[in-house]
Amino acid sequence: MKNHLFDGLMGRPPGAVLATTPAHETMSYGDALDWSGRFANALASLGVQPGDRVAVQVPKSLDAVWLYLGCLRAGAVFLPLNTAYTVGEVNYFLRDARPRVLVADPVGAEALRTPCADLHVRLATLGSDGGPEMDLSMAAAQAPSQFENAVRGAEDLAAILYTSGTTGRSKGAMLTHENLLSNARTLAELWQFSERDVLIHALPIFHVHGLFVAIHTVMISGASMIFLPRFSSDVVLDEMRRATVLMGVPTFYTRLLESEKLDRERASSMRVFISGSAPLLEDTFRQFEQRTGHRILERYGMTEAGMITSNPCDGERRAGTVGFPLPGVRLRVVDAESGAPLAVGHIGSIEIRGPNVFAGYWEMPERTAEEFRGDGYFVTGDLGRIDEGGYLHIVGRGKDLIISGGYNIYPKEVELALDADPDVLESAVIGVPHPDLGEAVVGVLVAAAESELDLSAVAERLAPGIARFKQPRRLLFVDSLPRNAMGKVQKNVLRELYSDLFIPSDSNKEPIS
Ligand code: MCA
Ligand code: AMP
Repeated sequence: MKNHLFDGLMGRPPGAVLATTPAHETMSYGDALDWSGRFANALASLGVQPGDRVAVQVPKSLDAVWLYLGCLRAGAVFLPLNTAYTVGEVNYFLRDARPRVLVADPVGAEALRTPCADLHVRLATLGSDGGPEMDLSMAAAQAPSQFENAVRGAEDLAAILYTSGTTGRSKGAMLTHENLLSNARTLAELWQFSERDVLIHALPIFHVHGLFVAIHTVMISGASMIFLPRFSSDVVLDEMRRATVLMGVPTFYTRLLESEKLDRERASSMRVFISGSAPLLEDTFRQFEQRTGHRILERYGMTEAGMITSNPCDGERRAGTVGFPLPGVRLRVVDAESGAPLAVGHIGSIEIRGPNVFAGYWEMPERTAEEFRGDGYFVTGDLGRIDEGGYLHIVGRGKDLIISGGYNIYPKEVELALDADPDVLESAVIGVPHPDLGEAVVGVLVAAAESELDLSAVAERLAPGIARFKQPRRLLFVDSLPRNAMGKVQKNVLRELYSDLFIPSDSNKEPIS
């Protein structure tokens, strides 16, 4: 009896180390088997059945990893949520996905009681601070480790990850067991992972990057990871001498470069530094090579498809490119309107097909259909070109999206929240270059009345509704928004106008904030 993904990931010697923590906790593959069985039993005791969604909004911990593996074993569909989401945002996901259970941080559980009760979602916590909810960690500790895994095939859902939409409404990307397993196998081989590898895990585990790319690649190759609660450049540098791989967003690399400790000696045990989720500046690539001797391996992915392209492990890693399509992935660059394939060097819409491409958006068949071509290719919404060497360059986005420190923000969602403010007539939300985050969110506002806007009051009213990372770093007040002949707001004009808000064009000046 098979559980497609779990069986594919496990099967390493039980004694081998899977994870260590800075607190000198060591967990083996046997421990992962044991604890995931306990969590699967604890979930079953809450009535979780195969196919049920289990929503999880908890701080990063190894217990959260065992809970994820327990979900797989129980046949449930894992639905991770960013810890920064507000109660209002979580409420939307609960309404949309109708999970059987929401596993929350005990600290925030009280605020989630009413939405859970209203929607008949069972609320549990990971750990306890004395609240009335079931503490799943405690329940797992008391449950047997033996668990008969639910039978799950290649096409069954393993996870739903929400990605915001250009309409402002988040869509749940349905990922199957085979989507995740095929991507894990391909990456482990391509990036030459082995049981000798030690990955520094400093990413959050509610996104594809930290959850699947990092953890699955480690597990499928029998490697181990140094499991950090969050990214801190000091801690990563302290751990670097006993590691071989780092996976990170570009902000990790710019922050590491700020430290004098980063040098060749510090990076001497490292086999590869991998970057993705947002564009890595060529300047960062070059500086990193000068300081460490390592050429960062940049790859490209998205929630709907896991990893899509990668620079090679052996062979030339080209700065400013995301490399070649992964084995098994077909990628084309086409004219966005006609769908006609474009010649080498021409910029067009990036479209893909392969075992990694998701099964559609949860309960949104029309939206799903809109994003696939008739021949089964998925339209990524990214714009790119392929050079003579076959390397893909991402040159922009067809979708209105901001990527800040590796987190995606859809301007529409923030604009809707700003427009709801009584003092705001209309707004345009844009991303502008930022030295630390790559792009920072900026809100350009027109006042409802003729008087000046109190921008800090607007920011204060916005805060409870949307996650902190989506909130504009800067609000600006203008008389009117630039529009084209069709009446559409010209965001390119605004982006140009405010491009030096955080990185002054006069490079002698210090960056602001
Ligand atoms: C934190 N803040 C942010 C961000 N992160 N604001 C904007 N963008 C962010 N990314 C807020 C905090 O709430 C805080 O607000 C303030 O910024 C400063 O926080 P700081 O301590 O500096 O931040 P941090 O905790 O060090 O986090 C920065 C980070 C983190 C390490 C870059 O954002 C991160 O781990 N990013 C990785 C995201 C990721 O995994 N993406 C993968 C998506 P205040 O001071 O007001 O309280 S998966 C994906 O994209 C596809 C599949 C792919 O290809 O991988
Ligand atoms: P998400 O929706 O969080 O999965 O983010 C996926 C998006 O991140 C992609 O559609 C790209 O726009 C962007 N992205 C991921 N990796 C890279 C990269 N290496 N370079 C440029 N953009 C990237």
